Amino acid sequence: MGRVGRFGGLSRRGIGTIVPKRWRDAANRELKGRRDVKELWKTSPAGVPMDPVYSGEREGEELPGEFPYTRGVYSTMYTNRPWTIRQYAGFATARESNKFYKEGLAGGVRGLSVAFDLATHRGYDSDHERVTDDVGAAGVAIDTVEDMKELFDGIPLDSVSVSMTMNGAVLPVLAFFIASAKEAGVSPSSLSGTIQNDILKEFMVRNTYIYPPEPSLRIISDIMGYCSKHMPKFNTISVSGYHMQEAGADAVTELGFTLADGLEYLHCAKKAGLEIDSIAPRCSFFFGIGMDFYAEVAKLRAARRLWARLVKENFPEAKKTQTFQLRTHCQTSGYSLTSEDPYNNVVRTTVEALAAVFGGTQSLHTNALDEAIALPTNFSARIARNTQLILQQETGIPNVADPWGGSYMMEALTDELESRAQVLIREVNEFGGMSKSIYEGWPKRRIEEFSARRQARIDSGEEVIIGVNKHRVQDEDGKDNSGEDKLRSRVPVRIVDTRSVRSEQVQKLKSVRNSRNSDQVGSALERIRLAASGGDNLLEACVHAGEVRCTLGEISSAMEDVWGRHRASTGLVGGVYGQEYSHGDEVSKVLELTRSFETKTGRRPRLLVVKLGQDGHDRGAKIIASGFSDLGFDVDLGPLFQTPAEAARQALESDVHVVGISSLAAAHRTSVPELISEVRRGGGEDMTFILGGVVPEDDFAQLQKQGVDMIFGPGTNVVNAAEKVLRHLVEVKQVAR
Ligand code: MLC
Ligand code: 5AD
Repeated sequence: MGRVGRFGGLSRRGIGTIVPKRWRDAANRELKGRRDVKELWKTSPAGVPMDPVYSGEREGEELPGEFPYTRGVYSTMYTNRPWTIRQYAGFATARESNKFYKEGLAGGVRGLSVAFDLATHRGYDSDHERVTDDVGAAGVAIDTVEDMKELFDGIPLDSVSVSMTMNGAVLPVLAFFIASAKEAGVSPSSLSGTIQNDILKEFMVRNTYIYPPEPSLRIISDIMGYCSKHMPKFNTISVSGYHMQEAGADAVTELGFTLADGLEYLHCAKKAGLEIDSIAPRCSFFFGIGMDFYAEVAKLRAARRLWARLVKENFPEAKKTQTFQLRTHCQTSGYSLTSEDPYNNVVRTTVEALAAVFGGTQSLHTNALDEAIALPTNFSARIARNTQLILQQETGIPNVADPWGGSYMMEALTDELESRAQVLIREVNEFGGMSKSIYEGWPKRRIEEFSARRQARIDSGEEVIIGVNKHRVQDEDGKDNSGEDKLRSRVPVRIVDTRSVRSEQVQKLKSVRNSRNSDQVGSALERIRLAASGGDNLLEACVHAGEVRCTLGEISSAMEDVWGRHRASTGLVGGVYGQEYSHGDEVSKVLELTRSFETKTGRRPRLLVVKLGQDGHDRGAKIIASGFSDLGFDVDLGPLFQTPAEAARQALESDVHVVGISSLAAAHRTSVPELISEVRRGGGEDMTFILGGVVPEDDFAQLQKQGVDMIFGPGTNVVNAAEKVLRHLVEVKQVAR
């Protein structure tokens, strides 16, 4: 072993350890002659000399950049290139999002990440009747190539990498991206970025699927096939555990199911005739990073090691180094953030960002402090971005690759997470793979059970959340100041006027439809239908359709004509919340109230929980439904994607006492009043309406005027909420008098 010190090859004892020659050689290869390896030896901000890597000086020990990549996929890691600061964003129109991206890039963001609105996710044009309240609400509205051109106007797509979070309508969106780049003079081969394209977790937790599972998987192989030929720099998938964590999964579940999903995609692609070494190097990952600091660092280390080993085991023909390397994006946890005392969220996000970076992520999104209230404002987005800039430029943290390597605790935790995830993956395999498991539904149930249990632990105070179940904000005379309507310390909120976005999109659609050649459109759509039923590459057909100005909705319907639209069944996990909630006396009190309600009225209090529009985030809805049901309510859970009128009809037919609306996609301002007036019109004058989710305080008064009886923020204590609802029914609505 040779030694390199900070003074050009001199050995150095006493400070850190000896850097093996093997690492120096690998680092040199990675630097490709662009820098001298000596530049990787840095000093800490206080002037303490640091080596770029530390090791135990043991024969055969693993170093960063070495199989199975526990210590990172690159030898030099951030000492050569820091992680990509990639902030997920998009709202309203392409024009406004473009402006936001340009400001971000000028402010230090290094890669783009597009958030689309839910109409786009689910394959509907902005003028479709099912998406009246969703257009531009939770992301940017994209209907045609013209919108995509506007989205990236003036942004050099041959040098800025672009991630697009799209799964359901992945074909038209990626096709529009390719076509618009071509029209701006950038060839597909120079495009770098990532498309999420991870449909399995949509069926499990995120719910923006369009087609049934089988054709959905075919789409993925077609995209991999097309990109391996024409877009070698583009990551064709971002296999995501993040959404599982957001839905309530613990670290082992997130890790196990995500890698199992990844394997499933590779097996599918292989079955479709693709070679593992041509597709796996462009398969990327995406993890959520929560507050369990050490475990989150270990999770990323374990993920890399386990993936490398699984790929080797499952695909003995694989040869390319990159085939075994798990590269990942991370996002700090939205679940861990609170609407109460929201500036605490800056601290939470910083700690989570640290864990992601210590874990060796390639790219990172840090959440904005107003996450639990609304979409980020320019201010909150700046603080979120600066959190990463400070970590990169003020702390010296990027000076060392895998700084936790060799820590007894960290290595033990890494082993532990790896072996537990392995057990789960074995279980998936015994079941016949991830697709089969998902169709049967057990992974989703497992996550929902975790989620219900965790909520019960939080509600009973076992898991501490500062400002929520401990150290709540008090007003001057010491009274708890965190009641529903005072819940949120005032932070400024971004409001999107979705009605005006929609009318602008409708105009743009009209003008595109008027100026195109309808014969070309007809035959392009027919080509898609043929490709959907036959063997031609779907992405190729969709790029052509985009070029002749077919809309996203038309392209999606062409495939729907052949495959149909997927409808999921809604089920509830019963008993879990009630069992886990440790303050039995509080539960008994509510159960007593529900029983007395039943004695007086002849039936249990009946609740319908609904999700409106294209908002598929259903963790909160499910927690409320299963929690209330454990507390003695008679609960119905409506199907996803109802229009307000459909939900109203269901409420009237089931003759419920209470309708609980869960809204996480910023469409409540218009959809909730619509639902209430439909119910009133249908004769449900006495019905009680409760609204839960991400609702800015500024909207409270108006919503209450429009008939909402109670509003609950994210992470509301379910037992308390149930008691309040019951008291409202009895005392205000006088139902059980
Ligand atoms: C990096 N490089 C190095 C290096 N580090 N070269 C030498 N030495 C080093 N130390 C090179 C890489 O090889 C690569 O080149 C280039 O630099 C870029 O590095 P990278 O590591 O690939 O980073 P990046 O381009 O940022 O890609 C990261 C990724 C990718 C692979 C994880 O998939 C990605 O960006 N994902 C982002 C996904 C995302 O933002 N999702 C948002 C989801 S939000 P080359 O030539 O090899 O490419 C969501 C919310 C919701 O989903 O709506 O529900
Ligand atoms: N812009 C910025 N961030 C967003 N998020 C969701 N939509 C947007 C958007 N349009 C963030 C929130 C959310 C996660 C999925 O991404 O953090 O929890």
